[in-house]
Amino acid sequence: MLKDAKHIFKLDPAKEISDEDLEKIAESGTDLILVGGTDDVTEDNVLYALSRVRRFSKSVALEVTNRNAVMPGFDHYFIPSVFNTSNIKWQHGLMLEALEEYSHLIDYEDISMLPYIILNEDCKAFEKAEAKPVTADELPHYIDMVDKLYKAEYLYIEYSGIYGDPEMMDIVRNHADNTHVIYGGGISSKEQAREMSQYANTIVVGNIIHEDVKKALRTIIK
Ligand code: 1GP
Repeated sequence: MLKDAKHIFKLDPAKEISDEDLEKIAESGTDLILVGGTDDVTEDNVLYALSRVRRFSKSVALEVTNRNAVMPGFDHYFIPSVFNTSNIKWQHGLMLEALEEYSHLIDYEDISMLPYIILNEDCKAFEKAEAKPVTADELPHYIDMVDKLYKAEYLYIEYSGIYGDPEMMDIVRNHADNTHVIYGGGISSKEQAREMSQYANTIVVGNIIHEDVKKALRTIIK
């Protein structure tokens, strides 16, 4: 589902957005709205986000970070799997627990695993996922592992909250031969969107939609 998407707006269900701003986001040229966040994601706020976005024709997917906040009605579901974690729980432990509970309800056509490498050591996701720092020397091996051993469909390079390091992204680009690379973190201008689009197949724009919708809209460079 992400393969055709060049640009995604990530809507955090725990953060506020006015109806007017949401309409601008949903009626923009973005390819997909991805509902997801790290903290305070609940059944109530995910349902509220879904019902608000569903008034528009834009595709909407859920990134599952709380298995108690999963519901039908999204076009697709992404299950994050952190590869630079020191605790297996965040790579596949939670996924396994969710399968034990929900496997009878799951249509695997509608679900994709989303391997993550979290590179911003100061972001909430890094802390929550008990992630380990990744050096420039280690990064090629992480990418080769995801791309050539796991042969994963997707790889999400996460800098949530800060703009990423182009040199690290260059390593990603040079090693991801088949995996579809998604970049997210700190994009708030057309120039940044353009730069990161050179390294990734898809860029994700998050926080700025809750802070300055005009700036957010300028990140759509198609
Ligand atoms: C967060 O990668 C996304 O998961 C987007 O990051 O909020 O910094 O834009 P920002």
